[in-house]
Amino acid sequence: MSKEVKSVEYGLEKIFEGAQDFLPLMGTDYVEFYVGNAKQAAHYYKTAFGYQSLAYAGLETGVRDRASYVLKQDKIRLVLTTPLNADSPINEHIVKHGDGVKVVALWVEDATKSFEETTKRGARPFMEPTVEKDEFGEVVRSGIYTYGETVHIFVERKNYNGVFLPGYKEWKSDYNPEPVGLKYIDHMVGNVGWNEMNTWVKWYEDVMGFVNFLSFDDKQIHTEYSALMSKVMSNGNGRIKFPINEPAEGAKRSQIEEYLDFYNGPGVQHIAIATDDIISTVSQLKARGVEFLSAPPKAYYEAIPERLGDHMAMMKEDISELEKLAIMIDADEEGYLLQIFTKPVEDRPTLFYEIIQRMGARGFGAGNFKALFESIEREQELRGTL
Ligand code: TYF
Ligand code: FE
Repeated sequence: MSKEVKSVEYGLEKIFEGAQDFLPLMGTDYVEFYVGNAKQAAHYYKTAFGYQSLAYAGLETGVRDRASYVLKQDKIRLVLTTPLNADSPINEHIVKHGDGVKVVALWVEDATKSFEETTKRGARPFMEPTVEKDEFGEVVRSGIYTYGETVHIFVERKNYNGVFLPGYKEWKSDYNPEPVGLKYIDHMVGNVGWNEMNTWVKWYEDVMGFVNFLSFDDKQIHTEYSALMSKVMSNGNGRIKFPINEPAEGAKRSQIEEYLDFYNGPGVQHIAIATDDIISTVSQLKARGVEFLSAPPKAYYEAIPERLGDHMAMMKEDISELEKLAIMIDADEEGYLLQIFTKPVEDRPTLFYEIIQRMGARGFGAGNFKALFESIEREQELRGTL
């Protein structure tokens, strides 16, 4: 059932009544991946997704145990980190999970207070507040564990003028493929274990002061074969949105269960990135070799005018163009949204991306769930994991 938390004001200030103020978040600071080969992963994200080289840390900058490449596109920063030694704990993460998201870093005013407020509410510490300095200024970071081995790092950058963080050098590259119009992270989704969704919903409420503003149960999210449940958590200003999924019992194996098996536990399932021209962004991504889920059937596109009702009048995009690119469309009371999902970007069926264009809608495309999950099941079928 969809439960709406009353939104108080539709600005950047507090929009969700009930959200707590002890952890003000200004936005996503960066997302760090632990990967088997950071140099090659960085090349992939530049070539395929249009990220730009920003910063680097590794042997050449005096870091002995790891190499990290920082990429940027508009407001998004990705860090790709690989271990350089056999005894690095990062290896264990990669053996267990494959390439995946380790850190969802959040931009805060005060990293020390963020650490104190969250750990006193029960968060497990990952990193004590730590001051890092170089000639460009000072940054304070701290961190806590969330689901699985995933962590949130709080980043306080008061007057920091360096390219990324102390310890990183500017990375100037002669290879600079064009950006594709990726703007910012709209939401990041976590998959958690059987019957664990509500535990993590409560954790985000109690520890982070978030509110649950949308819920989808297995009656809504199911196909002939499989099911899942999902609750969307948001901070007070709505800038940080973390849906949490858990598998549900169905005739065949839930996609969430497949993820949990291959990731060996809970972790980040998908990162949704906003664009303001999805047709252009997706055309470019496809031309660069990014693989997307197959299109919903013809009947899906034929039903769009009926499904969208009044929103059809404000729709700027041509349905046949959306169909050609396999982009999906959904509407809610406030507007419509366009979305499409990549196939997993690793060999394990784990992390994938969503490209989303919001035209007023604040939902997550519930009207597309059935078509989407049927596309995912076609992939599961090929993998022998359905
Ligand atoms: O973030 C969401 O809720 C949508 C839909 O396994 C979705 O992008 C939900 C669950 C899932 C894949 C996509
Ligand atoms: Fe999503």
